[in-house]
Amino acid sequence: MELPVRVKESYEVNNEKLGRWIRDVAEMCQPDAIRWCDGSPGEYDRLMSDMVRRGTATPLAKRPNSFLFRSDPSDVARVEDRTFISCITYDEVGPTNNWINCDDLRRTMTELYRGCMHGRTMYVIPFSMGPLNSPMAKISIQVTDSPYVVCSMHIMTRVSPKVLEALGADGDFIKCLHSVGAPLAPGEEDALWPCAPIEQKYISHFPHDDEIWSYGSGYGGNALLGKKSLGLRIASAMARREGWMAEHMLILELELPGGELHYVAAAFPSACGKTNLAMLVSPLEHKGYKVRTIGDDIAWLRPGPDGRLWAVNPEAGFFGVVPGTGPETNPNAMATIRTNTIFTNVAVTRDGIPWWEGKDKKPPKDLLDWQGRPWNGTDKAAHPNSRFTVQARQCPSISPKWEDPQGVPLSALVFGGRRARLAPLVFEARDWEHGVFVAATMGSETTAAATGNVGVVRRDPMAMLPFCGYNMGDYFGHWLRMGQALESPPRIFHVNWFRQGQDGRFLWPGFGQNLRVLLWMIDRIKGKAGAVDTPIGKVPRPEDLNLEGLNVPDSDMKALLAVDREEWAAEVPEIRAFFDRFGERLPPPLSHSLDALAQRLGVTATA
Ligand code: O2Y
Ligand code: MN
Repeated sequence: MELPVRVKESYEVNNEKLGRWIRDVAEMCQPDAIRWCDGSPGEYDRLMSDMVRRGTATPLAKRPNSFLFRSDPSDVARVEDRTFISCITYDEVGPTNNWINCDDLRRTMTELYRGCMHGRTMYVIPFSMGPLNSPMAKISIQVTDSPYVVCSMHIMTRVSPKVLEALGADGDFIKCLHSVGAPLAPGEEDALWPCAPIEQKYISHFPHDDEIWSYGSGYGGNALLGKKSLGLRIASAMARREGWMAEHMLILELELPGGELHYVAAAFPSACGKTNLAMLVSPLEHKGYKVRTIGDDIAWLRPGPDGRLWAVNPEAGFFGVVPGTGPETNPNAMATIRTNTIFTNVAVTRDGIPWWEGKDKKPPKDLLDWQGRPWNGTDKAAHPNSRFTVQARQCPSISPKWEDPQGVPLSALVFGGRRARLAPLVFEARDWEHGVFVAATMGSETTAAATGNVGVVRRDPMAMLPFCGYNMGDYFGHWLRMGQALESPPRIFHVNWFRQGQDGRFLWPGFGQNLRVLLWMIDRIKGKAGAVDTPIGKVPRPEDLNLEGLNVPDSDMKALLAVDREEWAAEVPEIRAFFDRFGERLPPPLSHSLDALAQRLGVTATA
């Protein structure tokens, strides 16, 4: 078939597989034009100017090169119900993923894709996850009909013609196909945020083919396919095959007085403060304790030749939750987003200054809410899942090591959830196997990062529940095997910054004070800090933590570190019921860990 436009526009595509794929996609989606992206600032500026001219983007005042986008109210978050891991059998994807047989899903989606780019340009984005010179880098091509997605991918990934050079004639790549699913009839005026109705949205992953098909949404993780879809779902399946791990973790660098460096990776469920912790400002900087950022959302981990676990941040930017980001909670993020930032779904003053809950104490007068309506003063002015998109290199706390192609060696892995009760501020797992059990049984109260109820406790193993690209029973097995491959594995801890008193007050001041908990971990690793053995693991006494200059009442500290046997005993049948969902795929060591916990608590381990 004769294509309406030449496939080779500005590149010599000598990779036959890529040329064929682009031709096939163009034939199916029938765009009016095809444009190969080069990731240059000029390309970004041209696309952005065009979106400003069409009214999709609004330049913001007092923030150079920053723009506001308002999404369709139906397209504001990841859609977990419409996210699929598609293999041949259900067993391959397991009970925590949505499964549709891959042939059936491809048939359904092909019908949707047919002609879906009428009236639009199809952009071809060559990008790398991870620095291109890293052995961990993964090369990918995203096709999209959304210029908002192109600009966001410029920020979040490494878009460059060098990616095509690295691909060469025979290289393989991960295929990411995206359409907003809103073809235009001749002369039809475009929507400001084109997207398809919810029942036509599909965020589909084909781990056997290293392929992603996303249709119908233009928002965040549904559309910026390098992030959750590639960086976690497809990467986790690749990692299992190739002997590494793709995890939902921030990575931070901790410098001790004298210059000793430690690296910590931490997994918290969506919107539980990973960005804030990654950009933490040390309250003990004057004493020589410094914190720097490596990444805020995704870590790719592999065993190094030295027997340690090494971590790379595969992303190039931050797609952070805006509400709650303020000068107290995250001054580094505030500085990062002063320029060159895309804001999506925040409120704005009539003179173009962006605003959100938590930015400052008092909302300005004459505010337009995230949908552009005069703010009524009652509802949220900014959408709870409104986001900033900004390059990591702009962050004042970014570490010089953040793009090290080898990554950084990890001293500790931290897991945590949002629990008003139950979990103490911090505890240490007994060993790797127990740490995997602690991580696999993490529970957290849900947030606005995905559509659905907010504030309900759900099990979110390793904070990967929405992001694991295969059966989670097998994923637990992979974690256990990885521990065996490490001579010096990182120590494993669990934290809960969100514990509340009987009066509903948060007991821990949070923010920068979380450093004190990290320092206890490092001291534990160095054999310098005490702890008491409890049924759930090793918990510090208040005197084991460096609380110097911190004003937390003794009674609050006691409550923060308490392990209530009855509350934990009530967890046991819930964990058993959760484990039972995996049937024979549950690795026996996890079941044994649950039995051992029950025994330590003096209860039986049945559901
Ligand atoms: O992708 C979205 O629409 C929001 S969810 C998100 C965004 C950045 C980092 N993490 C998440 C998440 O859900 O974990
Ligand atoms: Mn995340």
